[in-house]
Amino acid sequence: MKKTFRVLELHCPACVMRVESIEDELPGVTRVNASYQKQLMQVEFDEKRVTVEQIVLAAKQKGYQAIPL
Ligand SMILES: [Cu+2]
Repeated sequence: MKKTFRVLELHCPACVMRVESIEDELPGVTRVNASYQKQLMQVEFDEKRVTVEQIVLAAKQKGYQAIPL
């Protein structure tokens, strides 16, 4: 499934790279597309393998608060 999150602390391309690295680190996440201009992160994931809560937690561990929209 595909879910959009608001990420208020996304400031620059380095922040975008940091949250997009969730794609490589969290099994079940197939794609992360973030925009610091829009302060949004779009995540494609297999809901049988990973939950929205786990994605929020992964973002938190990187220092970002992700709010599911
Ligand atoms: Cu930044």
